[in-house]
Amino acid sequence: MFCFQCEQTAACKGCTGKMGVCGKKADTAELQDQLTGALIGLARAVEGRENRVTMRTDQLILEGLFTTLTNVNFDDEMFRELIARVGLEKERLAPVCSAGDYAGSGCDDYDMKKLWEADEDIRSLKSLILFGIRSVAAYAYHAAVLGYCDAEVQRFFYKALSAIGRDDFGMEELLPIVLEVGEVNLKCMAMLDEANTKTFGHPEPAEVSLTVEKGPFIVITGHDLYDLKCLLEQTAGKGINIYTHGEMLPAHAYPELKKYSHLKGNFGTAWQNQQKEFADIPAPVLFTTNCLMPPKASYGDRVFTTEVVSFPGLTHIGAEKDFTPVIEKALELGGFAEDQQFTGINGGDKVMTGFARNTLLSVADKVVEAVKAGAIRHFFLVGGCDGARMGRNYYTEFVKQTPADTVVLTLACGKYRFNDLELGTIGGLPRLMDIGQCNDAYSAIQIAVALAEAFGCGVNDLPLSMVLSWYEQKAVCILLTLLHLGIKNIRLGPTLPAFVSTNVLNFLVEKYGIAPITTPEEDLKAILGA
Ligand code: SF4
Ligand code: SF3
Repeated sequence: MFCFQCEQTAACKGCTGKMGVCGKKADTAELQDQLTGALIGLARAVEGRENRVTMRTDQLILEGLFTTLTNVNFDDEMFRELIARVGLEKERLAPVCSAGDYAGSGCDDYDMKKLWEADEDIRSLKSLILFGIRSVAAYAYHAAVLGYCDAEVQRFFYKALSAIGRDDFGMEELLPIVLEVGEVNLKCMAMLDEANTKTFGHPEPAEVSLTVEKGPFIVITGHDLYDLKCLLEQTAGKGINIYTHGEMLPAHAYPELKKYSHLKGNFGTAWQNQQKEFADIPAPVLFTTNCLMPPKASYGDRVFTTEVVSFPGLTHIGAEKDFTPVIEKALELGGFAEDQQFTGINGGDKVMTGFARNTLLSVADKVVEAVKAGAIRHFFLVGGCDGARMGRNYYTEFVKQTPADTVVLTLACGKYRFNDLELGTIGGLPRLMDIGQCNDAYSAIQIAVALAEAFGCGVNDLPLSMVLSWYEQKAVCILLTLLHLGIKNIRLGPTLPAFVSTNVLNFLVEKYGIAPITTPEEDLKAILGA
């Protein structure tokens, strides 16, 4: 196997051998490659036959790409089934040969070994495209669940997949497509923002308790708000409380979700702590998306999956969204006998969320005033994924050390490093504001653009610095979006991606001033100049 798509890849180079660091087995990695090769074959078959593309073709592309994201699916059977479905769809589009032999037809499947063994710059650019579109597909998938689609976003998947399969493409052809991933992701995040806010209302600031009350409960994790809504509806009046986990935390801010009184609070911290945190809770856990770690035997019978998430041996809830098995498990386990007070990693007993674009833009005048009066000196966007690496303490320390006249905006699961800290307020606004999930980077961009307009400058001229953390591929497409918007001097950590070659890195450094994080002290000094 070869896989280097996430930050915890072996020796910062690539997972090889029998199993990846995430627990993905070699067989699964091979099947994921085969599936990606089949999707490239499908994209090739679409060329010139666009009129034959249906919703089923589009949905297969989304599913196929999303499934291969880190910590989503470890189930070989599901991959085999998906590969077969992609094959059938290709045959429907391009029935060149009844035996299914596409050799020489121009729409054969792609052998991913060619990509992994390619010249390192080509491999780097194609990896940026592939890992980027895997995440764009995840966001498009969530939007599609709520009935939102965008033909332009969808068309790009075929273009990008075809490009990955082109052995004659060099830097010149691939680089613009890398940046186009960022452009398309912006459209896609905007679509998901619209889907979420039109369906569930605009997020409002919410204080979220970290106490788990006595009695039966269910923990729900991942990014899919629709799954949470279905679970809330099906548990209403049953004496079962619901707690969010990981990237589901911002759900507490949506009016159409927080109206359910049994949506009580948040349990646990970021994904990498799940094997410890889930080990002895008397409750089931439902995974709606990444990040699923291989469950330990001690709690494997309490973990449920839905949508594209799957792990052999776990109960999977199908498209009909009947959560009865999860509900029955919650009632059987009964929950805690007494209320249990949990804390964040810094000992805080509550967290805040819900500072998305609508909330922040409604107080834009106040913010602009505070900046002009010198009450707010600087904004930091400290966002991205969390992970297990020791160096991630940087983000906790960085936030702790930000001066009292600065504001910290955050999003995605990296915030669990510091979201329980009490940083106080400036002019009635909290100094630490959680915008939402990783896809709410769209909201952060809207806030930055509005501030730039208010000050009559460009986003790069704002007193705003981005200090990002990455783990899986969603951070890749968000980073590409920020680059597409021309945002400069982003600090990235805890390590730089293994799939960025020296030449590609040099390009990013020269053109966009991307820099690795150093120490909180040095970075703060460099940013604030004091
Ligand atoms: Fe390794 Fe990450 Fe790939 Fe898992 S997803 S095999 S940890 S690079
Ligand atoms: Fe986190 Fe897995 Fe990336 Fe949506 S849930 S940000 S790591």
